[in-house]
Amino acid sequence: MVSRLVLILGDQLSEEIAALREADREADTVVMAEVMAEASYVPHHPKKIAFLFAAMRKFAAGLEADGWRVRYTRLDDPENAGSILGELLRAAEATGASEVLATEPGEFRLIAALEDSPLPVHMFPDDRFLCSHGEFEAWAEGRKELRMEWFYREMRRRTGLLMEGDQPAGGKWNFDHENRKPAPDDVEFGGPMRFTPDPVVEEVLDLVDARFGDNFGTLRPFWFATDRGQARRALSHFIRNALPKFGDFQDAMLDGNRFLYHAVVSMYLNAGLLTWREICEAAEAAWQAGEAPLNAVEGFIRQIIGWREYMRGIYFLEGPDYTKRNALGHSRSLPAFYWTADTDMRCVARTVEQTRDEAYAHHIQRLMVTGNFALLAGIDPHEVHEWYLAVYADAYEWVEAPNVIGMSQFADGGIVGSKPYVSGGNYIRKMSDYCTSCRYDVGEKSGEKACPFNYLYWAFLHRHRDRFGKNPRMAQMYRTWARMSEDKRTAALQSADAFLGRLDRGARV
Ligand code: FAD
Ligand code: DLZ
Ligand code: SF4
Repeated sequence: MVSRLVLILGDQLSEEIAALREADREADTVVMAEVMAEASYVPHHPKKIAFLFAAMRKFAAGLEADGWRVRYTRLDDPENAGSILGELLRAAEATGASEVLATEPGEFRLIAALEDSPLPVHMFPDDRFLCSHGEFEAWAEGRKELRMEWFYREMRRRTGLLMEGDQPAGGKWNFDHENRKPAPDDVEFGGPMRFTPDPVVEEVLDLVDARFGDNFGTLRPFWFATDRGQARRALSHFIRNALPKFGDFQDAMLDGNRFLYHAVVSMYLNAGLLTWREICEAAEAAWQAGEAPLNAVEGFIRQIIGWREYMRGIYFLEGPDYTKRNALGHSRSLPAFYWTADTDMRCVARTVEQTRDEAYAHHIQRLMVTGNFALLAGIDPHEVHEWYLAVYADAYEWVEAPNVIGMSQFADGGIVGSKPYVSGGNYIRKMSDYCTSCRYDVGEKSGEKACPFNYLYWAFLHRHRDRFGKNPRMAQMYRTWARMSEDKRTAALQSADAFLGRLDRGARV
């Protein structure tokens, strides 16, 4: 019988993954490898590397217990070839296998490497997603605008989630007007379920500490789930204790609370430890049982079958050059404080600190704090993209790039969003309590003490007036700018110039 290799990547830790379904337990060899090429294409957060290596080791052990022959290469194996392709070639030589079964990776870089392999690779679609590439292309075909909301409604109809016949439960597709309340005074949820490292995890932590200890990010305390059983417990913990308030405070930010009512399951879902279906069905069941309100459950399900699937569709539709796009021509280097948190802007410092400690920040921190600042300050979107890809435990290019290049930085020229996500400090003041302990004054529009988001916002609009001036969704903002007195406008632009000058000189801002 011909023997084949079955490649399982670090974010393909699902027993139902396509390549495994195609494989023969008796004859084939599963290949899994911790390799420097994957661990260093960006300087990943140590928690992200440790999470993946520990989850990979446990997944491999599970496959072996199920009777699979597994060839697992550890990072510190002296024979380690250093790349996925190198490990496949080494495995082929050792086993006599002449072909590879693989599931399509979530990044064009790795797809190209497998396509160029001297060993024939049969690549199967990654059907852990609801929407295939072909289905997304068919949906996108002929549309002037690829708006997520329309895509989401199709996904609702297809899955039957929160549907009553062909109508949306509660009579509406979207309950967001009931969501997005400002930051609460008290948060009853104590945060995601935390797991004490077992010996497998401890061994990985030592390895990661030794090899990646200089990367941005705190490794210990390490609390992530690292197998499917734990990830399911973390999910149930969220559904029971936080989902009911998820909608209300989805967009809120608190200086003293890093997780609010968020699920903190994206790293498990993206690595394959959880499925979109079980997460959404658990949420729907909580609503059916009267344990969570519809606004929360609809908002939560929309993130997963809507935004997540949509983002993946965009990545594969737009192709490998997507991460190089720079529609607004931004070229400033990423400020050092994205790595050090050394800034007087309280919102940015707190978001970077929590990113450093947890490899996690929730959506609004990513979009309206670090993303908003980068866009307002005109940072090179490719540098922004590489930062996000490195620092979050859930970051893989298929999901990170459309969120950063598209949604956050408008570098795709408006494919993901019809207008840029920019705001002055007032949005952050309204949705958080950061401003109360900031050295800047959110109420001041210009001058040394003024919140930088305020004047950078006007300077951004002014700089890009040719592009956005006629955008109907931005008309109100341009009208407000036009109504300001000449003195105020000049003061805002001067403050922005002075601030960006300090930023470029590396002065503390
Ligand atoms: P919750 O807020 O509890 O939401 C539930 C789930 O919905 C998440 O677990 C996630 O799977 C899904 N989801 C929500 N929003 C999105 C979205 N915009 N795109 C895709 N899935 C979504 N998400 C990633 O998984 N990986 C990334 O690399 C990533 N980079 C981002 C970069 C920027 C600039 C922005 C604005 C968003 C990014 N997101 C990314 C989306 C979102 O911020 C995270 O999915 C979310 O914060 C994960 O935390 P959670 O599990 O607590 O999510
Ligand atoms: C992110 C990552 C890291 C840090 N390390 C590995 C690894 O050593 N071996 C592996 O198979 N996968 C790893 N990954 C995940 C891959 O980078 C990911 O599969 C691709 O980027 C495609 O999404
Ligand atoms: Fe951020 Fe401005 Fe508020 Fe300070 S005042 S926390 S910089 S929004």
